[in-house]
Amino acid sequence: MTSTNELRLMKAEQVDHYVAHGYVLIEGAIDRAWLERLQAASDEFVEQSRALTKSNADIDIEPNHTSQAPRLRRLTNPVDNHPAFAELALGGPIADIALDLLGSPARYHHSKLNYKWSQGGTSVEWHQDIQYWPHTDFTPLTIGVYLADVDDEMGPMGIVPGSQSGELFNLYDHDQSWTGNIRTEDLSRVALDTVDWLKGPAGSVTVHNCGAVHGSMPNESDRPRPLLLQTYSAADSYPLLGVGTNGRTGRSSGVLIGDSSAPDTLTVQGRTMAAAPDWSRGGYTTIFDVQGPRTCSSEAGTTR
Ligand SMILES: O=C(O)CCC(=O)C(=O)O
Repeated sequence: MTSTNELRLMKAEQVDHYVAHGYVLIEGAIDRAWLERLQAASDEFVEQSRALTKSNADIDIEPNHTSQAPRLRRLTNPVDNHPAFAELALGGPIADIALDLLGSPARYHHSKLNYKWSQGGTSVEWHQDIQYWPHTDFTPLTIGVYLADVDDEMGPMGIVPGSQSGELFNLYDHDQSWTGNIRTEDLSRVALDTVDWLKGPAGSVTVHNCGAVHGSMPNESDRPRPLLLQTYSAADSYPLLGVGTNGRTGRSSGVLIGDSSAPDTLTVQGRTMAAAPDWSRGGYTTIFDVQGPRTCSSEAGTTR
């Protein structure tokens, strides 16, 4: 974490709140000019959605969506699909919040825009995020921006304070099917009477740790509740590929934000190494090519 006298956007007490409780609400973090850019970008996708009769890779629509009355559930990977979202998350004020909380550099993981449309936009049941995309540590956190004013009627994000360092719940049903939410009988061990419902004017920002229990009610109002979400981890935290949604998190997933001159290291079970670069998108041939025309010798340091 950044030393508090070098904070880019957050106040020291907001950082302290996140550390102690696993979440924080930052009102007014996104200014009017940014908000208008983000709203305009979102409107472009709503317009595009009018041509859809079913969800595609980028836009998830509700079953009762029509061209006259669009009802969007989610934009998938907005950072990969629009420069305004990319700039906000990889170099703008949301990147600054990530760097304040995770230190510089930090690692971007994925993004999405959950609309929770008016009059029935669906609830999100109580869950933790880390089971969806496990990492090598518990630094991952998600930063949300409300693109509209959000009140109680609209299904704001609710967080259970302190749950980030508590039990990791099983998000499978008894028949081992993945439901993605905490089993009903386990909810008795969650302090739901303490939930903090994060609301505020457009431009308010929510932050929650990957272990924090959270969810949201349906939107019963006549206004959609667009919440733009970006996930990051510490630079030396890595997604465990082959588990959950890791590996399908988009082109920009894995990029470092902030101080790119810092060495890339990986820590597993407390042991740190300078791991090889990410060749998952190509670039690697064989150990013979990368090591070049040298011969290993038993004499220390001798190569030819
Ligand atoms: O949109 C919301 O209210 C919550 C979203 C969420 O928890 C998630 O997508 O993991």
